[in-house]
Amino acid sequence: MFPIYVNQAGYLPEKRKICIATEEHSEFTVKDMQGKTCFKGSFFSFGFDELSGDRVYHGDFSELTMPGKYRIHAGDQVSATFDIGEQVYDKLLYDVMRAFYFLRCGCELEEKHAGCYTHKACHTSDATVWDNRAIKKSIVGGWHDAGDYGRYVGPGAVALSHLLYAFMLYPNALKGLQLNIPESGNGQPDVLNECRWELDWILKMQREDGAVYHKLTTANFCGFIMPEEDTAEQFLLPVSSIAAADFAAICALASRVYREYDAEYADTFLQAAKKTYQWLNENPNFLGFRNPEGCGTGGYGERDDHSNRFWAAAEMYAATGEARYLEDVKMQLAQHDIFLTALGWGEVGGMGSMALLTTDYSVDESIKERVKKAVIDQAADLKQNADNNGYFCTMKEHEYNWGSNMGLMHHGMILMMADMLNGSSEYIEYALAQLHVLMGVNALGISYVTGNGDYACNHPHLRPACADGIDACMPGMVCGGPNRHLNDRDHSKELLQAGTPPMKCFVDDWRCYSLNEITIYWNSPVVFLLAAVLNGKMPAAKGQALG
Ligand code: G3I
Ligand code: 9MR
Ligand code: ZN
Repeated sequence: MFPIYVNQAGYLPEKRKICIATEEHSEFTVKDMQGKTCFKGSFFSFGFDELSGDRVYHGDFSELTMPGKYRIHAGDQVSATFDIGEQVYDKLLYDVMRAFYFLRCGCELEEKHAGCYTHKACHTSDATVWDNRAIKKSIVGGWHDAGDYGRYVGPGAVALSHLLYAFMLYPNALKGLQLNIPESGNGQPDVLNECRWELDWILKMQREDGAVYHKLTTANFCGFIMPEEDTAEQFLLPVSSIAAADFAAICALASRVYREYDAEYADTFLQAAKKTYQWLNENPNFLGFRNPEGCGTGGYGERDDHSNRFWAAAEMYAATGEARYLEDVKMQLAQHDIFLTALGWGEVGGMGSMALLTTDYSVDESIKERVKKAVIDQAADLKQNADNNGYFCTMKEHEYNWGSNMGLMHHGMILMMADMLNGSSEYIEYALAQLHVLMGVNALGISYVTGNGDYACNHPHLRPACADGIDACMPGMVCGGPNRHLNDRDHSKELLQAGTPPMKCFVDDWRCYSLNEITIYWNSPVVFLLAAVLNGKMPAAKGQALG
């Protein structure tokens, strides 16, 4: 561990750069790899920071803009290395997007794309319908959800939505991104190529009547084996209105995004969305999900489906312009208190907001204003939180839950949406500050993204990463992050003391799934945030503005 904390990926030249020490030093120097001093500065005391339990000192070296590789030195302490330059986040973006390829299910990962992280085709057997064991279906493909090999519709739709909205809103950053995946070079953007892998799978999760199965998993989690060794029976668990609504939403969004690339593909998704939306209309009551007796994989249950139905209606309107969908949007907004900036996996109102802000069809000014206000108000709150935190982190104590890095990245997304809506340049610095937290400016000085940084997570709760016998984890996996509820059933209570400050409730130990697992919907907001931050720096491509 390096006692002076920096973003281990680095800093954009013109942006704010603040390193953090937790001991008092009179001054610091920034030295290049030859040991030459390139900048000298003094620390400013922030004082005691409650969420980390640290006395915090800020060293501002924003004035250093010269591209290069550096370390901070203070007394006998040094930081990890970091870069300054316009390209500092290129590898990170590549890695966090390519992580989806590493999570592909139903195919072999070949050396030419996966390097040493190869595996044979996995989970190719037929799936059995849980409630009617006589029915078998072939539903191969998709991304493994997380450290386990399950495939869940809601979380898949949410991860896809972050990626597709990032692609729509930030084309300069993502249209040209090449990922070295099997489809690369087919004339289509690789981000869309990768998303197709999950979209094609999700389509198969639709039942003949338009309902949608909640998930496709084994009855229980398998051991820490390679995916192709997980040959236990695959089950299609019962349908839910949550899965149906998220399905309709993502299919409608896909029809919008893919239209200019492949009209037939777009039509297929629009038809699928309409069919399931019809099912939702005919089944207006909440049909939640709980694991039936005998099934122990992820639940992803919710208390209601209001935000999901809101999102579905908003996407259907954005894709078709048909008035009845806008009526449904209005009905949801009138009847329920929809959290308009929630970005998943459970509450998904924020994606409905994005649909209403990006559609070409007209939306009542009053609705648009309400959505914009929700985003801008939350951004203002987040800024205030960051100003009061020693690490410039927007997270409040109650947000240090399982997968807290998801919340952190959602905050970055909201700040970038606000940046787009009011044109103020202030929020990008706050959004970047959240990226800095993820990448090392945090109370443990750790980068939460595997393979990115001198001191980065390397032992996530991720089955292939543990079972492949390779020391270095495949790069680009975003770990869940600090969680103040130490989970009894993993090892966090053994490894961390009760009373550990929230920001320090983390260990890079594969046994601690409530701290150190990875998921597709923890990676996807990082792609969105990076694309948002980098978009302005890339040559212009045709895109869609927010608002
Ligand atoms: O939202 C409440 C908050 O209101 C409350 O104050 C707080 C205190 O308990 O809890 C918050 O709920 C948390 C919830 O996530 C919402 O984020 C729960 O504590 C927490 O236990 C729950 O964790 C979820 C976990 O499954 C257990 O259900 C994670 O979000 C979710 O990402 C995770 O998902 C698993 C899948 O089931 C299986 N696959 C791996 C995946 C990642 O670990
Ligand atoms: O690997 C599983 C992980 O994906 C889940 O998030 C977690 C909580 O549901 O459960 C993990 O599996 C563990 C199971 O719950 C209990 N037995 C040990 C399993 C592996 O550590
Ligand atoms: Zn698989």
